[in-house]
Amino acid sequence: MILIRRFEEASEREFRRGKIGGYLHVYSGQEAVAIGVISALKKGDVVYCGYRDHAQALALGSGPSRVMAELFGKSTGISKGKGGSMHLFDAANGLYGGYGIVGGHIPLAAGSAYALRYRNSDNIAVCYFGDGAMNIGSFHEGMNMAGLWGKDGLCPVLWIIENNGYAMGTSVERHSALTDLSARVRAYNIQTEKVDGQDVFAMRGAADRIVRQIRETGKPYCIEAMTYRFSGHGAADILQPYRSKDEVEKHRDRDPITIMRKRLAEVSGLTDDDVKKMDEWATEEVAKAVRFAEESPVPDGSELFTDVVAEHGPHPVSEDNG
Ligand SMILES: Cc1ncc(C[n+]2csc(CCOP(=O)(O)OP(=O)(O)O)c2C)c(N)n1
Ligand SMILES: [Mg+2]
Repeated sequence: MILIRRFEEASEREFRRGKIGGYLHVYSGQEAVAIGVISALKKGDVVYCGYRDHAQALALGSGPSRVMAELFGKSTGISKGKGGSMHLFDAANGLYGGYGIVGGHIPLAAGSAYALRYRNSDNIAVCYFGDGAMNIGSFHEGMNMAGLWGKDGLCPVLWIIENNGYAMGTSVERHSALTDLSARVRAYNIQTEKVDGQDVFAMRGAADRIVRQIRETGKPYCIEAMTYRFSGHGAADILQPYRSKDEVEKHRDRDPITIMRKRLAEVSGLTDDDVKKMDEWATEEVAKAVRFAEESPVPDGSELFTDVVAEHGPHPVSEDNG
């Protein structure tokens, strides 16, 4: 979680230095939602997320250097420098994207979960999406198919609503007819629960139990993670007129890293010195990643037409999972 926070601070800095093209959305404040769930997964599970995807890539083990290089648009990046911040992809580590079309990945995750079960694997799909993504048609299509296939134990997918209270500058109260967001998932015959997304132990505890249940039953499940983003929506959201400084400060009292530190100090004697060492390590890893990204070459011109369409070959799920 500390590595993610330092990585995000560096990516905001590098964006302002003009080193990162396109757009940039950071995960600061929401770290426990990525780590709590991804740490409960096993090899072969697949993870989908939206454009706020750096944390998931780091949690899955893509490595800060390859992720930073992707943000810089360099050939050493995890999508060979052709995806950028919003389109991280690393099938070998279970990351199936990184999507810029809000909610467009939800049906893909339902389809992947169906494919995994169809091939008799006990792996599952995990799909992160925001509160705002629940207002697009593909959310309803994906949930309906998951609920329907799930009746026969054929859709092992864990939906994670990252409820950070806002879709760009529009609060949940202003964008959703029903503010109890998980109720909208229950309408599709899918079990849900709300979890404190600032507390990594709460997230991990829920994920351990729920992931086991999904593997056993093949039925979908949804966690609504109650969380908050500390930075603006994206790199251009500087003034943030839709929320007050007081509101942001109030939420900083529940910084997931502080909550984790306090709890670890209580249960396992974590000291300030231990945290300082972790912080130094994370800072150095991120500095190395920035140097690697800066020194890497841009993609060759011949790469313009590669990896654009899959001309033949099986869906990656069949390669990765037998
Ligand atoms: C189909 C589509 N519509 C609109 C947009 C523009 N857009 C980008 S992010 C966003 C808000 C999404 O909010 P949410 O799902 O809550 O995710 P968060 O940014 O809070 O993580 C919108 C409307 C888009 N990228 N794709
Ligand atoms: Mg949101």
